[in-house]
Amino acid sequence: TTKKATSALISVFHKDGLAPIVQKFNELGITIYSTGGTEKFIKELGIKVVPVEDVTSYPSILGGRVKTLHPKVFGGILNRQDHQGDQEQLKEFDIPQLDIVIVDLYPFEKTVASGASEQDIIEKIDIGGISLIRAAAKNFKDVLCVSSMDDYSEVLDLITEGKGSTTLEDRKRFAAKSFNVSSHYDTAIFNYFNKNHEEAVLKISEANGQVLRYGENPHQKGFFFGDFDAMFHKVHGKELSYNNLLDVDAAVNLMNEFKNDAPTFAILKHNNACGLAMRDTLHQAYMDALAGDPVSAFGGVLISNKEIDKATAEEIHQLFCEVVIAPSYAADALEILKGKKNRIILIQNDVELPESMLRTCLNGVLVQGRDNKTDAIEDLTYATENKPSKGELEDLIFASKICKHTKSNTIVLAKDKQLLASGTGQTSRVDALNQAIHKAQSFNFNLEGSVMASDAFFPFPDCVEIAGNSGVKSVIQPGGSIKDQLSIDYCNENGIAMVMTGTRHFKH
Ligand code: 93A
Repeated sequence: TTKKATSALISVFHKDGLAPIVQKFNELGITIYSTGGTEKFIKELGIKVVPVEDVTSYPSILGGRVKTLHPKVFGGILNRQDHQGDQEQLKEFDIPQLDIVIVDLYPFEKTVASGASEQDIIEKIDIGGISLIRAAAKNFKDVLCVSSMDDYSEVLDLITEGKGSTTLEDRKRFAAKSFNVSSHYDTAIFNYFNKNHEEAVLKISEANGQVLRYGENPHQKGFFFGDFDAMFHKVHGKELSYNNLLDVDAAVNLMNEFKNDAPTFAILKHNNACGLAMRDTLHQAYMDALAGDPVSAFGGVLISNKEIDKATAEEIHQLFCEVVIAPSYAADALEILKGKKNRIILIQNDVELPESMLRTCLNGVLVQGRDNKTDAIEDLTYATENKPSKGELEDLIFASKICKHTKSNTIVLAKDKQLLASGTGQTSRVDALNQAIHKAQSFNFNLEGSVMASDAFFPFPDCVEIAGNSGVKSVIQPGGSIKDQLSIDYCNENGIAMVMTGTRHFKH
């Protein structure tokens, strides 16, 4: 799979950085073929170069629009070296073997950005260069494709090190870079032509994405790009909507935190948990999740970390809910759940979610790595003299895991592995806490001895004061505020335990 190159075709717009490469090729006895400007550049270095016109027997025509577009050039790149018929045809038509292709495309984007005229921009749509790249990258088994001036120095190192030889692994890596270059290039051209024509974008979406009935609201279009069937087996129910998919995403991410725990059940609304409990039986977990907020549970998305049994299914059947997700269902449980025509029932496959997450931002996208940090007792530091009991520690971690998957700013109140209430998506942490307290009390929960989790640090001691006055006995938070000590002091004076995770879990 290691191949020694004997020839190279070089056709580059940017010549800077090319000299050491051609010098190295010359030293290694590699025959260099080249197009007009590049050929002139190489000749001026005093290095032997064969004009591509000598291969094609055509001059560059149409003002340079057709230079390399010729079967002798593309035959030299696309032939398979282990294919007898291909090799016989090379001989028959006198086609030279090309082992390396170096292209640096006409700078289309730069020309657009410079405010050039339409005619100038059109002339900078590279046709021959992009074809050379596609051909050489396709035939990576035999050909090394270098598709940008950005790679000149890396290629020089590679060729120097291998004395003209490259490995299949390297060639495949460069092929991947090349298709990145070509797809980016074509996208830039598309964007130029598509200025102010949103329809075209939607047409593309329709072609590639799954068309949803509508977007977040009925007057918005909606599409899903992804492989839903790889993640779930849909057993029953209507088609998933845009909002269903968002809730399913939130549910799956949340339940991931409790994957290896005792039976856990969660109910979500608008991407936030409104009920969640961990119990010895799934039935009890469901009952206590529902008790967390039976009002919000109406129309919710339900998820379990264990197989759903008959007893649990009977309870779920009493509730109007949009989606039920579980790793599996007992046969009798499934029959009960199927009793409502529209209820979506999903079996979740054990597959990992992608490492990168993206969303639109202004006229582009934001990309970030997934928040893979799961809080654990071993990682905690103890901020107060008062230390939480073992049960409280478990509750603190339980609450912090819910916090991580709730819209910021968020405060979660929990007790005995049950979500009592949370404040979600508030503009201040105090608002989030007050919302949580109010909500817990409205469902008659006694907050005495409960725990509080916060997705980010407390900038002031006001939250621990309010929480302490409501009966909260221990607190978990990332820490890191310059005023941490004020919160710690208050806890010490009032018999509250505080632990710090060191990890912020914003979710916006
Ligand atoms: O106008 S083209 O699309 N027609 C071609 O056949 C062709 N072949 C290579 N442009 C073509 N190229 C491009 O010319 C290369 O991508 C490179 O950017 C440039 C190098 O031209 P020169 O060697 O004459 O400076």
